[in-house]
This record gives sequence, C-alpha cells and structure tokens, in this order.
Amino acid sequence: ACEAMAPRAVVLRGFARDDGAALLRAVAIVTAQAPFRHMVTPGGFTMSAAMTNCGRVGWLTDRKGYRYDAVDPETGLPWPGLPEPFVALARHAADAAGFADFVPDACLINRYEPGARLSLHQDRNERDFSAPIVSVSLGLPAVFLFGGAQRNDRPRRYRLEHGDVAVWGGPARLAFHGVAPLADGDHPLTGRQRFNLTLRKAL
Ligand code: MD5
Ligand code: FE
Repeated sequence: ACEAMAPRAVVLRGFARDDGAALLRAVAIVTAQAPFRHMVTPGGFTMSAAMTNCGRVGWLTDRKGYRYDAVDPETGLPWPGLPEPFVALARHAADAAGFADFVPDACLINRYEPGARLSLHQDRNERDFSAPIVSVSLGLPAVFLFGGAQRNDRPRRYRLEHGDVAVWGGPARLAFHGVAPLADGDHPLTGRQRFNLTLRKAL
C-alpha cells in the first residue's frame, strides 16, 4: 500500500515490517560503538530525541551549528559503517517510490521515548537536494507533521507505525516537517521507544 503525501513523497505502509527485527539488531550493533546522545541546538536547547549515526558521515548539531562530519565527536572515531540491511532497504524503497539507483551514504538514527518530539524544520545540510530521503519507522507509532515550503504552512498529520517507510523527493524534499510528542505505549520489539532511520545521500 502506497499513500501520496505530496508530489514525489509517499508512505509505503508496512514496507519494512518483515525486516523490523533485523533492522533493530543492526541498530544495536551501531549504538554499541556510537551510543545515542542528546545533542544541543545552536540556540542552546537539548533535543528530546536521542540521536546517533552510521555511514561515511553523520549529522550533528552543537552550539556551533548543524553539519555533517566523518567523526563522532563523542568517541573521536569514524561513525560505524552503514549496515547492509539499511542500504538494501533504502534502495528497494526508493525504487518502489520511483527513484532509481538511490545509494545512501549516511543514516541518522533517532530514538524517541514518551514525550520526545522533533519540532518543525527542514533538512538542508545535504549537498544534493535531488536525491530522495528514505525514513523507516520502528517500534511505537508516532504522528508525523508534514508542512509546506513555509514554516507557517499548517502541517498535515500522518500516523507512522512500525515498518512504515516514507520516501521524500521532489519539492517535498525541502518541506517543513516534524514529529509530535510521542505517546506512551509498549511495543513488542522496542518497549517504550520509537526508532527512526533517516537514510540520506549527504555527500
Ligand atoms: C523522524 N526525522 O521521524 C523524522 C523522519 C530528521 C527527521 O525529520 O530530520 O531526523 S525523516 C522525515 C523527512 C525527511 C526529509 C523530508 C521530509 C521529511 N519532508 O519533506 O517532510 O525522526
Ligand atoms: Fe528532518
């Protein structure tokens, strides 16, 4: 099942459900080397979602700004490589959404606990906005807020569940978006947590 949010932006319902356990095992391997942490925004706020990365570069924020870096500032080590199941899923999902030959080089992993949220923002730190972004939801469901090109555009709300995969390309690639505060719950694979994998071509 495929639901269009906007031109060239779709939700593939349940696309990753059968791979959920394997993807979560890969998350555990990545986070053993690059632990989840709460980053600080340039404005000095600590983010409620915990984050880490894998791939050639990882997305960071601190008092100096937003950027990609090849080194994890917490460990001083390169980020762990992209797990093969992440790469395969991203390619297959992009393909199903009409983006041939998507090769991600970075994955931001977000972890939400009850109450954690992501305020409206645009993803603008990548070099090539023509590549899509593939987002995989695992664990507890969330309400995704999908706005427009302007911060003031009233967002539409989409419930994203375990195994749902969203692919953002075209004009939607630069839409404002966010995640509403996570409702409490208990998921058989993740407990009181939601994970989101955001696969990007950053370089
Ligand atoms: C999440 N993460 O659920 C979301 C999923 C992030 C982030 O937003 O930056 O870590 S990715 C949703 C997304 C990506 C790119 C474009 C659009 C949505 N969009 O145009 O709506 O943790
Ligand atoms: Fe985003």
